[in-house]
Amino acid sequence: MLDVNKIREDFPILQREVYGKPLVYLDNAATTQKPLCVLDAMREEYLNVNANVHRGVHYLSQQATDLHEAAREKVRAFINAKKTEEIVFTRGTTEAINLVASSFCESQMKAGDEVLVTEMEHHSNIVSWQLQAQRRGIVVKHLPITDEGLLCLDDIETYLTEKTKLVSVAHVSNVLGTINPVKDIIRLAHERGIPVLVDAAQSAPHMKIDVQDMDCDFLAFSGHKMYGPTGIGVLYGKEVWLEKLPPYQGGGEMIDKVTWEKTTFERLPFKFEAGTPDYVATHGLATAIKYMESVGLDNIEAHEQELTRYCMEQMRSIPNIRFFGEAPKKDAVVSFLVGDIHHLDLGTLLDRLGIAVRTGHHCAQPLMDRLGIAGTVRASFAMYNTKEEIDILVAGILRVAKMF
Ligand code: C6P
Repeated sequence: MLDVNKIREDFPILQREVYGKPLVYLDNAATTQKPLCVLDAMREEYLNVNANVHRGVHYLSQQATDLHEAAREKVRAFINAKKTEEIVFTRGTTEAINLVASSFCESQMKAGDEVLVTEMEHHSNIVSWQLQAQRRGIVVKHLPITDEGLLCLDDIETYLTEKTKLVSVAHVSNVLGTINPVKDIIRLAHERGIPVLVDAAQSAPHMKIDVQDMDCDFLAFSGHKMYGPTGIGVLYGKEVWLEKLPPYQGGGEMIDKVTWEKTTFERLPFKFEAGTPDYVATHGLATAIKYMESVGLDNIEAHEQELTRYCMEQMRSIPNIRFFGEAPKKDAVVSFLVGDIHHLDLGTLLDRLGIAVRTGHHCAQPLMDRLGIAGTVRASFAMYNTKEEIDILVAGILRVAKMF
């Protein structure tokens, strides 16, 4: 199993105090803290290697390029993609989904064709498609959820019609924590020849992802939610699909030959990587992946599952608590409200006790509408969290509740 005390030593920020109280950081679904090894790797690269990648013949450029491409290989192995050509670096999940929305809709869809998302999606997996709906007349449909926070999978067949050209679904909901049965969804979609994009923003930090086993056509995740730096993320795409899609942005790095008459594009994955990439962040992300692997993905998953179970169990003793998301398969996220205390008040008062939780709609307003609420308080866990921190959270909630 995993040695949390030892892990916590790798994250100095966890030792700090806020308002004179020890920090209890439970906002990991928004972003995780970074271990020293990631910060050191990035500092070392800026200090001793820094040069633009791919274009230079000089030593530093080649060394930076080697680190950048080694990071791509690390990501490939991490999600078990077949080829490094299938790994496109983006700024994050949001950019990865926007890339697919833009290039897929441009080349594979016409007005009236449908994209199927779900009622529990993050705005990135809604608005990216709505922009295409406005621009190209495609239609965005959504699969409903049950009151427990599960997808209404029994209905999915009625949503998968000959007009459906793509399914785009969160692996894990950032509000409900529900782990969606993406393999089943992919199988059902593939039986009808429909490709599937998986938003893995909330799963890649917590569980082993195997894109070949899952058989998804696209998969997106963000480095900053898995102990890596901000501003870097990944789009995985099956080679056959990436070959079919046109570039997302134009600029340097992504071209083969440019003339006034005609421009041809670089091979994969560079066709989708216009401009100077954040090559220091890719190295940071690779270092974060190595760190996660050194702890063990299975250990991380087991620890966080236990924290989630413990948190729900302890919170059940809080009078008038309401949970949002009680799926049997749930991960690292607990959303709740207490009586009629406004989520913002609860979050703000917890903050004064040193407890960092998220409040609000969590960029999932259609889900909030479905639940009939304006927002929730959300505690979310990472490998460095402890049961003691959950006890502090529960005591904090009880204290705030007494004040109301
Ligand atoms: N959710 C949260 O606190 P970016 O911002 O591109 O790194 O990730 C976007 C995103 C996409 N899908 C899901 C399921 C997500 O949870 C997120 C980010 C954060 O829940 C910020 S709102």
